[in-house]
Parts: sequence; C-alpha cells; structure tokens
Amino acid sequence: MKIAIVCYPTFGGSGVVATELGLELAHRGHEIHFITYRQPVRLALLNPNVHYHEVNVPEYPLFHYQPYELALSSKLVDMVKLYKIELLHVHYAIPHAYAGYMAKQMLKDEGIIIPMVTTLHGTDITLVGNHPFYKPAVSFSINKSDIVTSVSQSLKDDTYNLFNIKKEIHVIPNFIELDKIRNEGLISCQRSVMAKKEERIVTHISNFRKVKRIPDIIKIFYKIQEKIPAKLMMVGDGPEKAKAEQLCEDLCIQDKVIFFGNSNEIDQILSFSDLFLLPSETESFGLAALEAMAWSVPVISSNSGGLSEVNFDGISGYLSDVGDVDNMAENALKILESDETLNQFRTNALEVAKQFDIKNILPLYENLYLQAIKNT
Ligand code: GMT
Repeated sequence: MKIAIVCYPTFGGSGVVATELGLELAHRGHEIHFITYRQPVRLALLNPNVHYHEVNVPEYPLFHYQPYELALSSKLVDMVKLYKIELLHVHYAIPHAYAGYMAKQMLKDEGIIIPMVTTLHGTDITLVGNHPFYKPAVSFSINKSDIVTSVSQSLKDDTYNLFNIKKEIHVIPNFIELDKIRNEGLISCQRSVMAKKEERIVTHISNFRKVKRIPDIIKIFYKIQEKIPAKLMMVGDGPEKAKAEQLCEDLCIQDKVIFFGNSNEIDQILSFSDLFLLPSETESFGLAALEAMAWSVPVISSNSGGLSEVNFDGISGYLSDVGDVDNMAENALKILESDETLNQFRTNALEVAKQFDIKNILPLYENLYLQAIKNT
C-alpha cells in the first residue's frame, strides 16, 4: 500500500508511535510518505520505501497565526496526486484530521477518492480537543474520518463521553519493537558513570508538562533516597523543568538528580534504570512506561486514563491514585528493597511488554487500512 502519515515530528508519544509505525510498515514493503513540518525525531530515512515531505508555511506579516492547516492540506493533495498515495493516516486529531478531511474534499473534486484513518492519542481528546474553542472542529473531523482508532480503551471511552461521535472507534494499543531492543546490546555500559554500584537508578522521561505532575516525581524520589542510596534521571524538557530543578535544590537533593534535557539516548538510559516513575494526572496510554518495561524496568504510575491497560498492578509495577506520593514511594521501595524482588518485577515488566510487540499490533493497522481502501 502507499500510505501518507501525518504526525507531530517532536519528542511526543504520538509522533514516536506514528514514526515507528511508518518505519515498520516500510520494512514490510509498504511505501510510506511522512508529511510533517519537520523530519520526525526518530525517523531514519535509509529505506527506499520511506519518503519525507516537508510542509512549508511561508511567514506573512498580515497573519498573526500562520495557516498551517492550509499548507498541510495543500501538501497532502499534491503528494497524493504525485505519488498515487492510497490512504491517509493522521495521528492526533488537531489539526491533522481536519486538514486531512479538507485534502480529501479537494481531491474528491478532482475525482480522486482516498480514505482517511485517524488515530486519537490522548491530549487531542482529553486536554486540548475538549476545549470549547476546538470541540466542534474536532467532533466534525473525527466523524468524517473513514476509520477512527484510539490507543486505549480508556481513551475510546473518554472520546465517546466528551464528544458526540457516531463512528466506531477501534482500540489499537501502542507498541514496542522488542527485537530492536534485544539487538541493541547497550546494557549497563554507562551505569558506572551515572551512579555508584550500590545506588538504585530511578528514571522519568516526558515533555515536562503540568499533566506529568513533575513535582510528584521529585517528592517520590525524595522519600526513596531517604531510605536507600539512589539517583534520579530526569529526561526531557518542558515548562515544568525549571521548577523541578528548583525543588531539588530546596530539598537539597540536587547532587542526586541528573537533568538530561531532550535526549536521543532514551534506550541507553533505560538500559541501566531500575525503576520508572509516571505519576501523571492523566495518560491515555503511557508509551514511556511501555518503553521502560521493554527494557525490563518496572513502573510506578498513577492509575489514571489508560495506564492500567499497560502497567499491571503488582506485576509490572504498581499503580496509585493521582497525587498519592506516599503510596507511590512505598511501592517503589517495595520493588527496590531487594535484588530478588527487583529481578522478579523486571522479568514481569518484560513479559507484559511482550504483549505490545509491534509484531502483534501492526497487522491490526494493516487490516484496517485494507478495510478502508476496500470500502472507498
Ligand atoms: O503527553 C505526552 O506525553 C505527549 C502526548 C502526545 O500527544 O504525543 O502523548 C499522548 O500520546 C501518547 C502516544 O499515544 C500516549 O502514550 C500518551 O499517554 C498521551 N498523553 C496523554 O494522554 C497525556
């Protein structure tokens, strides 16, 4: 199949999922066209089936807001015609599903009918899409998609609760490429640089937005390091980072916390981590938790959104109510207190992650693509 993938090219989970999906589809022989405003961070282009087309938005002083949706829909029209693309797969409803629908309409005018699959990722529904300023356009573009998927059952339920959606929503969970991880062979090579032998390494990776409850991470770690020798690895960047750095200073634990900023060495960092923290306010799925589990790192998370569909309580880690930092710290210590318990949780985390292997998930998308093309 010839498929156009529209996504955010940044470090966010939706862009990562879209990129990894496109790359795996390309490996399976599909022709994949990424259409975004920048090359996606995880996009390796060395594959004859992978194409990248940049959406350019010329700056014009009249515009207070540059019309990205217009440029994107025009680019989609041009690329569909040029490469005879058969299907659009847009990740994140805002504004991609809207721009995709406009492209479909323009193409229809020229006698080209192309189906659109929209994948909902979370904040496009729960935090941003639900805002009254966007809601009508988001509802409209979801209802106009040929096929709608969501990354968890919880997100599917939220979408039906928050919007007036008449379409069936197919749940296709996010995935992980376990073969790649097994072949990396990075294990522990940097550990001795990052921490002393006796220290446990606790890690958090995110975009440091409010929804991630960054202060909770510091508070949980504070309680952990009171009881056992430990280091905290904070990976990523965003609006909450400066406050987090300050909080570490206030608590006098700055020597035990390393802030990496955005990093391309996520796998390296996870390979030497002992525990992953994700106490988010809400999380449609929690891809970062799954990535940690794939590296055999157990997860302490909140129980909000789709997290319980990924992190199994008492098996791959523990779940607590949002904001219950005492319980999260207690659970973390339960896992970290002995090598034996930690190893058991490590083994379980990997076992759970295996259920989300890309090999199991990718055919679900392929089947929906075929269905969409057949019904067009
Ligand atoms: O919140 C983020 O980490 C970024 C956001 C995004 O749009 O990329 O992530 C959302 O999509 C990810 C991939 O499907 C999910 O794993 C995240 O749980 C989801 N974030 C939220 O729901 C807050």
